[in-house]
Amino acid sequence: MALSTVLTVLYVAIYTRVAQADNVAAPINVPFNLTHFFGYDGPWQAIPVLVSDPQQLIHLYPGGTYATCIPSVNVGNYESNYTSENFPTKAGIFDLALAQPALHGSSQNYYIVGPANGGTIGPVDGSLNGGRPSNLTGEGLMISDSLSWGGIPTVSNVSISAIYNATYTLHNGTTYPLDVGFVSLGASNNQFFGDSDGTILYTANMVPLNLSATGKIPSNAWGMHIGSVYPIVKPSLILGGYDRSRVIGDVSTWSTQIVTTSDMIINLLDVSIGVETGAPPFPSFSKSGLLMDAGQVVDTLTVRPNPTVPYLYLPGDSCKAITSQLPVTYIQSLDLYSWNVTSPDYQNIVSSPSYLAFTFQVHESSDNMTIKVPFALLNLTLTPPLMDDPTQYFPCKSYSPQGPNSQSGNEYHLGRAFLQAAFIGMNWNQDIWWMAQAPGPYRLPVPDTITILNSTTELQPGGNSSAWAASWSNILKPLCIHGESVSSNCASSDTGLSTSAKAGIGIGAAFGALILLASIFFLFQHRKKQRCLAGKGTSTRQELDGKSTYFGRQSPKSTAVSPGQISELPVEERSELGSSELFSSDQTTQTTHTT
Ligand SMILES: *[C@@H]1O[C@H](CO)[C@@H](O)[C@H](O)[C@H]1NC(C)=O
Ligand SMILES: *[C@@H]1O[C@H](CO)[C@@H](O)[C@H](O)[C@H]1NC(C)=O
Ligand SMILES: *[C@@H]1O[C@H](CO)[C@@H](O)[C@H](O)[C@H]1NC(C)=O
Ligand SMILES: *[C@@H]1O[C@H](CO)[C@@H](O)[C@H](O)[C@H]1NC(C)=O
Ligand SMILES: *[C@@H]1O[C@H](CO)[C@@H](O)[C@H](O)[C@H]1NC(C)=O
Ligand SMILES: *[C@@H]1O[C@H](CO)[C@@H](O)[C@H](O)[C@H]1NC(C)=O
Ligand SMILES: *[C@@H]1O[C@H](CO)[C@@H](O)[C@H](O)[C@H]1NC(C)=O
Ligand SMILES: *[C@@H]1O[C@H](CO)[C@@H](O)[C@H](O)[C@H]1NC(C)=O
Ligand SMILES: *[C@@H]1O[C@H](CO)[C@@H](O)[C@H](O)[C@H]1NC(C)=O
Ligand SMILES: *[C@@H]1O[C@H](CO)[C@@H](O)[C@H](O)[C@H]1NC(C)=O
Ligand SMILES: *[C@@H]1O[C@H](CO)[C@@H](O)[C@H](O)[C@H]1NC(C)=O
Ligand SMILES: CC(=O)N[C@H]1CO[C@H](CO)[C@@H](O)[C@@H]1O
Repeated sequence: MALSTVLTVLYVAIYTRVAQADNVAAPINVPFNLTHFFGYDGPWQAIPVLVSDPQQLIHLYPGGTYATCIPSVNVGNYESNYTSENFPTKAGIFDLALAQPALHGSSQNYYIVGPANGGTIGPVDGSLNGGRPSNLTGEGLMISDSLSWGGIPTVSNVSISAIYNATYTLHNGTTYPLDVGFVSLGASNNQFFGDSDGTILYTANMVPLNLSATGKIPSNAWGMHIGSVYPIVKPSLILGGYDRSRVIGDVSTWSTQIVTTSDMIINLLDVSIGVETGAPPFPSFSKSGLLMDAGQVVDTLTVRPNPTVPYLYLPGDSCKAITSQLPVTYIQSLDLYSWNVTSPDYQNIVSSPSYLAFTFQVHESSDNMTIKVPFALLNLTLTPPLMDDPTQYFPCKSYSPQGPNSQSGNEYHLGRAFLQAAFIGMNWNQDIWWMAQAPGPYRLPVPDTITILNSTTELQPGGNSSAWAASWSNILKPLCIHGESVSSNCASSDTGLSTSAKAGIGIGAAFGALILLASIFFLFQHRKKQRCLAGKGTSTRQELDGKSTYFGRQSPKSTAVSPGQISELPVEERSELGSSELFSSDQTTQTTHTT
């Protein structure tokens, strides 16, 4: 009897242990809206968020800490800036009258937080200091209400700033309202709102923290690559994990405590232009030392990768140095640059593997790492109210931070334009964050979701720098040199045979010998096309490229579709288009069998 009790207890103990190990929650993939894109200077991708109960669909850019910032109407007695006349957004507006009753405090679907329930003025840009560079000013009321990020478990009493009056001011003084808000990626702790005497009235939840505390995700952490709309690079945001195929080469690891808590701040050492393979579309193969201020090359600049702002906010002299290499024209009213789309150089720059490279310090060492942003991703579009007609622009904006030294606010910003090509991740539990090169459209064949634990401090990259070149190789075509002048794409001399044969093959660590053999065979069979007559210095690059392990599938549609058209496409067409452009495990398996 006693023995059997002991055994039972032992069994239960062992069973529970095993069950717990099995029960470690899986990371959650946050869906984006893959059919509709947003912004007057993007297009950018956003997350469909369901706010309150009954649920209201509002699209928000992922980014920021603490409060989720949502454009709102009927915020109690506050006069809202958002009316149908001045607010043509597709993203949605939160109507607090429907989340009722609101400020008057009877039965509640949401709760007013802040001193004496009166609310406080909250940050408009998700606490990332993005207000100043993007000239965003305004007011929001701190509330708490339920949020569900595109179908993932609902969290109650989430910290929200209901933005009722916020406008961007352009360089020429013209204003327009905040069109898309920001969904907070959390913090290491919840937000507490107290009375003036220090009594805590309300606790407002952080979504990743609450999901991890309730065992729905493995940790209070996330990994993100926002991707791009044109060319199509699908976005990825994972709670409690990251997609390893989004992480290429060295991963830089920094504390969030460098300046103040919860900051993503890193040292930028240099900005350069270069070309991965083929002839350069600029006067020289590469040019570094473009990080300049006050006429001097700058050794180090404190920057914040910031998904709440759109552009590259750098010293004015850096923008001048970079754009002196490019066929662009300054747009006075916006302090941005429009591409000269009639210039052959423009076509060559945005369609070849040429890039703007950012060299960063890898923390805790003197090493550095480089993130390459292909110019193809910096061919963005201005639309009304920023420009009367859609205009292709280069997103460098002159900026000078005004925060006191070594305090938050003293940093430059690398916004969504940069983050299209960079992976960022956060482990709030360790107060560390990561940044790495992200790939182009033809990345590792299978999204490789890796769990981040509360104890995780290092991320594993899914590939090395040759994986980066390969991930772009079927969209960005190397240029040839015929005689002295740069000519059109060498790739156009490819025959139909190679195009149809070049279905996707990729090698991930997990795939091992089988696919390796298959692709060696594949290489042997099909590597007979010399891509281009290399200019001087390109031969080594050519060889490297030939060894690369990816062969993307040529998409006949990809060059014919503009973002405007994409956004009008119904779901089916768009997803068909997406799958024809991206690897999937099915395609890879098929290819392996047929080759
Ligand atoms: C994408 O946005 C459109 C327009 O707001 C909306 O109708 C659609 O339901 C959204 N899709 C998803 C998956 O949320
Ligand atoms: C809206 O904000 C602006 C400054 O950002 C301020 O001047 C204006 O008074 C505010 N309007 C209302 C109704 O609060
Ligand atoms: C998570 O949210 C639920 C619902 O609001 C709340 O009851 C719970 O205390 C939260 N847990 C933590 C650890 O924040
Ligand atoms: C912000 O707006 C002011 C005009 O109100 C303008 O002078 C300034 O250049 C703008 N700053 C940025 C970063 O656009
Ligand atoms: C949300 O917060 C309010 C006020 O603190 C509390 O009464 C309510 O129980 C909370 N809701 C949940 C689901 O925890
Ligand atoms: C991870 O850390 C969060 C706090 O950051 C905590 O609430 C959660 O319980 C932890 N999860 C595990 C599995 O230890
Ligand atoms: C744009 O490029 C074309 C072709 O090189 C050139 O003729 C034209 O002057 C350029 N336009 C501007 C505004 O620089
Ligand atoms: C980056 O590191 C390499 C190798 O250590 C070095 O040659 C290069 O000068 C460094 N670049 C910058 C901008 O510090
Ligand atoms: C400021 O620039 C915007 C965008 O180019 C333009 O629509 C607006 O008319 C300009 N305002 C003034 C006062 O020039
Ligand atoms: C990059 O990775 C590929 C595939 O794993 C490997 O064949 C190649 O040697 C690596 N290149 C470098 C420079 O490490
Ligand atoms: C630049 O971007 C626009 C809009 O996405 C696209 O239509 C155009 O084809 C791109 N230009 C090139 C040369 O790829
Ligand atoms: C109430 C308020 O501040 N309204 C502002 C809303 O935004 C427009 C610009 O689109 C301003 O002109 C209004 O003053």
